[in-house]
Amino acid sequence: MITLGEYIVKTQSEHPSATGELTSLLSSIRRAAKIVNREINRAGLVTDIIGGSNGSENVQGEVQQKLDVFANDKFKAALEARGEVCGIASEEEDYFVCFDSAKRSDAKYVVLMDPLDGSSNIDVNVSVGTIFSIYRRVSEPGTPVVMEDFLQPGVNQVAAGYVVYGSSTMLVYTTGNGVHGFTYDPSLGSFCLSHENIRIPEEGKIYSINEGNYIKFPEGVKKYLKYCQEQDETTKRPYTSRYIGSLVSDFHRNMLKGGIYIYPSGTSAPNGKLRLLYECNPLAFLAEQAGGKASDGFQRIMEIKPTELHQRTPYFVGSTAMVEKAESFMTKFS
Ligand code: AHM
Ligand code: MG
Repeated sequence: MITLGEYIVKTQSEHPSATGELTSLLSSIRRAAKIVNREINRAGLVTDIIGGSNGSENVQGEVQQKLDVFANDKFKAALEARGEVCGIASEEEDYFVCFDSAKRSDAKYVVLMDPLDGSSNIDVNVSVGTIFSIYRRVSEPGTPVVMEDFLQPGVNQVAAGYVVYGSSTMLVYTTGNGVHGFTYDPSLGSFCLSHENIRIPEEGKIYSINEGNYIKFPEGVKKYLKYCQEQDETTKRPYTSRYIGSLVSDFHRNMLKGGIYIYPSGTSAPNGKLRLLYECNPLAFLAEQAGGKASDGFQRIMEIKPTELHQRTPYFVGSTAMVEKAESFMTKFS
């Protein structure tokens, strides 16, 4: 059995130019993931204890908020501790955070993250996730980080990944050499290699979208959904609809089984809901590394030049043939 730590060291040491800094950075993420995993596993208990007669909605909202902040704090602290990271941006922070280690000339990475995605699912014991994206800074080493360090297109990513806190907890990542998945063994306290070199099927039969918003979707998406639901022997339609409402879990399932995840624009949200920098880009990098595709309906997600930290984008990600089909409907009808 190979642990995540061993695997990272082994694969990084195969690169003659590797300095060990990325290895150390990924170890920080692994460490924070274990701490967050422990707390998420206890979330049901915590809700019970503080639930009382205060009414479940408020209290559960509070618990979720605490876990969002908890996850953010743990990842932030772990990333700052070792000194390879000069700053972070997070869904939980209005502005990017500059670490003191930025004054160290060797801190060359920035990390963008969604520390606890889908956290509204915690109170009903549904899987949630952490998403991360790693870039080399573009500003001068040894100086405080600047906005340009974070507003880089996804093609510049050095590594990206997610943790899915599901029926098993898994950490899945890429450094541009395929996608590898590790399942957490709580009895050992280790992430163990369980899915080496994941490949997303070229074609899939699953489509994942919040169809409750149907009326607000662009015409291309409406027509594509109709296509998914039509009967056709050769293409094995109708497809299956699966939507957890927890991006990491929906993405993870579709990557393993083949499928498409869509969060399109809507009449009240012209750029959809998902954030380009710490939700869409990292999963796009993983999708492409697994042989899949990620698009905003018209162009490659990873080529979008970001202009804002919390910028949103319509999102189509998953099996290449399915994303291309959806794009063809967007081009024709939207
Ligand atoms: P969050 O970052 O506030 O948790 O929102 C992102 C989540 C995704 O995990 C999920 O795919 C999506 O929001 C679900 O949104 P909706 O409820 O509109 O379908
Ligand atoms: Mg999120």
